[in-house]
Amino acid sequence: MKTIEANFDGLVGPTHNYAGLSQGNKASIHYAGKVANPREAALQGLEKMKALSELGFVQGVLAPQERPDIATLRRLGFQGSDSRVLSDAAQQMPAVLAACCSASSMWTANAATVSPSADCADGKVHFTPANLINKFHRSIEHDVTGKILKSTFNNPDHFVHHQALPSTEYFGDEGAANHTRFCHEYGEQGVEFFVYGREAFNPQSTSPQKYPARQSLEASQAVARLHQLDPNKVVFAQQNPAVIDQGVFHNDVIAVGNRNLLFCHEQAFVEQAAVYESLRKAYGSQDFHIVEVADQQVSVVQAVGTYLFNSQLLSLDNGGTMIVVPSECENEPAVWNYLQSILNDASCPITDLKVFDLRQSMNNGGGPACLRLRVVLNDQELAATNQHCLINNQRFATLSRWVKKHYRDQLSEKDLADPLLLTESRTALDELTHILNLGSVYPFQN
Ligand code: SUG
Repeated sequence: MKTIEANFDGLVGPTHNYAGLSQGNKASIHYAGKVANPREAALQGLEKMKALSELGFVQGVLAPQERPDIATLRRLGFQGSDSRVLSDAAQQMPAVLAACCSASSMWTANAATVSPSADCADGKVHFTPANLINKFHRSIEHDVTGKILKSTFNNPDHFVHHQALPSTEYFGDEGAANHTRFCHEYGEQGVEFFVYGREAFNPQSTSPQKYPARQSLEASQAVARLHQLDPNKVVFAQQNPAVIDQGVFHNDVIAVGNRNLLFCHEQAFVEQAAVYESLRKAYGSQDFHIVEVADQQVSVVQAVGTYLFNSQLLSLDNGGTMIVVPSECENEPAVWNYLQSILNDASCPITDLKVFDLRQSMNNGGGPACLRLRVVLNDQELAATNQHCLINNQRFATLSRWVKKHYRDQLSEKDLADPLLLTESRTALDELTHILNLGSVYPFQN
């Protein structure tokens, strides 16, 4: 039986905008208030999906959320018609309205943590939606995320869907952005690597001073338990608080792994040498590669500015590994020179490079790896997956047409209360649920 790693990218929703919602995420704060282009954002994302599917990778798509989130605004006491809810919120609490309009579900690395069936004691693929409790605009995603995941992986013989962890900072969970899996072949049992920012129940533990550590150790441990992982095949490591304070708000901004390869900055983890040792021990063979980047080669500031580590590492049929980076890497000489040097180094497992323009997402702090959720699937599990959510040239064409029909090419804060935006968004999403055969996943459809 063949087992592959599929990448499920988030389709950018029609309300993509720059609201400066994520303290600790430098790009989000820097671009606050700028005019966004939702149409371009969605098309940039689709181009990446199409390109990777054409290269032979299994590529899926996850639907966006309903935004503006009228249901949440009503929960907060806004009443009357939908237009009234929007106008009152805009007048009384514009920051809350902006949060309820964010298209942040596009970053599906934060949608959930996924463990492949080979790692889970019951032999099924496990999904735990991330509660994303640290940011209000993200904390309102997990309910619908769970529904979308259930419609995409809709077969209890193969897929187990857990509830998100309790919605409290004690169990702050950011999903796959802080989770990496190492394995020899995708179908074999792997090592699951959970990176946390702080220990919620240990007041003595170290944590960042300036910016929040979004993931708690206790959340990572809970996910490992829920997924029935073998404790000998799980490694927990703390993210270096000093780099969180420099804008590394998720581990996937400073480290990425695939198969037997870890690519990371030398300042990524607390007690980095011990982390490497634990990974090697859990992996169990000598064939484990670590490509560590020194601060002298690429500084943390440069890594955060270019998202070098928010890359995708994809296994090629010829045994090589392709690194997928955002075009910001091309524009920073230190990073670009570094990438050229590893491609020219025969001993480095990274052999190929692909660059994508993802600027619309990057301006909110979301690179290639943020935009995708990895789901390892064997033949049967892939066959049990909703086939309408897999990208091929035809689906790409349908989705591109759909984006061009429904999306605006400009959006700024003053547009968020426009009742027409709500109508446009719902019309688009209703059509999308048919294209992707999702059934009714949105509050407005129930
Ligand atoms: O949670 N940005 C997202 C970016 C998430 C990136 N994901 C990963 N690293 N996996 C966040 O900070 C900004 C929205 C705004 O400011 O309008 C935002 O939510």
